Amino acid sequence: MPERKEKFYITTPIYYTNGLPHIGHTYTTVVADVLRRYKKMRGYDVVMTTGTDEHGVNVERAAKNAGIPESEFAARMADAWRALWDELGLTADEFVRTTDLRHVRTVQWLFRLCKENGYVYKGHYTGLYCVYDNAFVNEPKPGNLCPDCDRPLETVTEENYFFKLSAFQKPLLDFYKKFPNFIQPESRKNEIISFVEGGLKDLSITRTTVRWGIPVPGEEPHVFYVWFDALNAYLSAVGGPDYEKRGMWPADVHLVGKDIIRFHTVYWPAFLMAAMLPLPKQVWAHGWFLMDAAKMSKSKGNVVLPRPIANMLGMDALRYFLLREIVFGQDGNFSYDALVTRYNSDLANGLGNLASRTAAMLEKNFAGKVPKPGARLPQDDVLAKEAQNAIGEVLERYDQFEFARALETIWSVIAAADKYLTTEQPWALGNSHDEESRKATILWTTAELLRIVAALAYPVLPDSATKVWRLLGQSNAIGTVELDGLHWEQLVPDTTLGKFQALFPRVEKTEAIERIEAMANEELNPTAARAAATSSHSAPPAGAASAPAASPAEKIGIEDFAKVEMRVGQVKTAERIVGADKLLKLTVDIGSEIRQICAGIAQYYEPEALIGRKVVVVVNLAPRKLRGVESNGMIVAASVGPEGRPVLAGFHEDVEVGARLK
Ligand code: ME8
Repeated sequence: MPERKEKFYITTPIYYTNGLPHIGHTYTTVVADVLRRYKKMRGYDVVMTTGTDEHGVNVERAAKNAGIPESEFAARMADAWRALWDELGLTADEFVRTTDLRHVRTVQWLFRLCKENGYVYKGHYTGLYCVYDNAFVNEPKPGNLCPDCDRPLETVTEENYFFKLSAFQKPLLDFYKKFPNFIQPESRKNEIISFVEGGLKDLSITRTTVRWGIPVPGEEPHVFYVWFDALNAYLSAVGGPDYEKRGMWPADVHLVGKDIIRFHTVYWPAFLMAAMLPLPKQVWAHGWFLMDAAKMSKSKGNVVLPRPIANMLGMDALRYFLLREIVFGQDGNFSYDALVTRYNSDLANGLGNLASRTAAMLEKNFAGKVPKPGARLPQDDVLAKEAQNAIGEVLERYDQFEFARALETIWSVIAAADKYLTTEQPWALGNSHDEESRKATILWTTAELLRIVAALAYPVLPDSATKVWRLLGQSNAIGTVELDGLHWEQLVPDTTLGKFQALFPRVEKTEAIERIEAMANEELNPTAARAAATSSHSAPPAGAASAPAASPAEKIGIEDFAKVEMRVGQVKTAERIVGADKLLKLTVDIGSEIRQICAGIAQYYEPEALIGRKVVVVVNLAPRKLRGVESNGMIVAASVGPEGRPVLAGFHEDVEVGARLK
């Protein structure tokens, strides 16, 4: 019987469905996908799980706002999340929705085990409660106001089931000591240990004030507290009560952001200990991607979306940037500028250029076949050694979750190959037997190096590594290459090369950023952008670079139009933005306030000529940043001619500032 492969089970958090994925969620899921591909290449039987966290007050409220039942709202959102992950090539082996029956059964089963083992009791919970939002509030605003709706909170007592978390202080501390790698990185571990040493209070794990949740069997109207519910997704994904059959539990690594480390390293192991189930082997808490030093959120208007970046630069570029830019475990700033800079320098000029140069020379000199190398010179052996040594080093880095350093090592090999070509100058060699032989050695060496680079980079750059692999005429799937068997001297002479496909075409930075931002604005405000465009006879709004007009098939109802609030504004100041030649920064009086708005009209309007001019402003757009400058609204303009020259919408009669357009 063939020996069973060793298993490796990876999870991402299951994400809340009251919004859509941004770059932060994408980060964790990309890391999980990289590990999944990497571990497969190391011979493991891998399962990766992601999913959606669908219960609780926030979804209840969002569904109410959308005017649809919670189940329908949750289903739509789960579909949207799943579809986006598929589109980005981040398909997990298991996608758990907390409304799945398999999950509901697992949560109820875990509760029963904890209760049977004596760790659950009925009690009362007293806290500040928002009657309007139906939710307990842990961190009220000054004056005991609700942080969500600003209304006064009331002190409410409700009957709850409690979990005896206090009984697990010592078992948890012992566990952390026995398994020193359980919490990663180290700095987080110390934080958790001191939290647990500070004492643990019992935890209320059911609610009677929330409706949209998993019912506690026989105890309605009790539903489970969202975290007792959500954490179980990791188990329900791989069999729930029948986890032994699938053989994947316990998880080898839970990947999470630092915001939810306590739930994963204190509550979750305590629940599992109480139920006498195996504990996960590791929780890895990475840092945050910040925008201007603040955590991203839709209300702040500073979210970065993955799709526009993937559309503009390719998903590989986004994956590379996320892993290369910040050290895994630490916080880092996200900026489009840094993204495009890295794209051009590391990807277009680095890997892309090496692959295209090599492909062109192989095609020209060896009729599209891998040449047979001749005698080696010391410099060939130096490069071979460097590539061979990189293999071990890169695997070590991946094993340690040091993704940035793994990529650094791979890129140092690429740089060495560039230097080698520049010194050896195969293009300058003639047609004598010796020179042909030298050329063959140089190009075989470069091609072999590219093969190794492709295999090592594949977990991070699956699309481009596959292109390089095919170029080198390799017929097996690159994702099935066994990294443990990868070594120098495996490229077989005479192999027919595949067709070269461009990897990373260079982009012009300003234009690339503007296009990404325009796509992001369209995605964040689809109705507003489209309705605004329709309102001025298909004019793209001047704050967004372009917005397709609604096609006849997609007519919008009056209720959609009514969502767009347009008012008459008057320009108070106007100035150019350094580094953004299409944008002007305006301040506009809209009657009730003065707004700062960026408009893509700089190539057609002189700032001074705009002062005092009356314009049409979409005032209820979520704020957003354009080239780092906050824009709080959008100026409406017609788009004229093939180049889309903006012409500001205006009035022939005098209109009052602040008047609403209907
Ligand atoms: O907390 N930078 O879901 P969530 C890096 N449903 N990572 C980020 C990030 C950022 N700016 N923003 C989000 C929940 N993340 C619960 C989880 S699990 C049983 C239940 C990532 O939608 C990061 O992984 O708020 C973070 O922990 C997670 O998204 C939070 O996702």
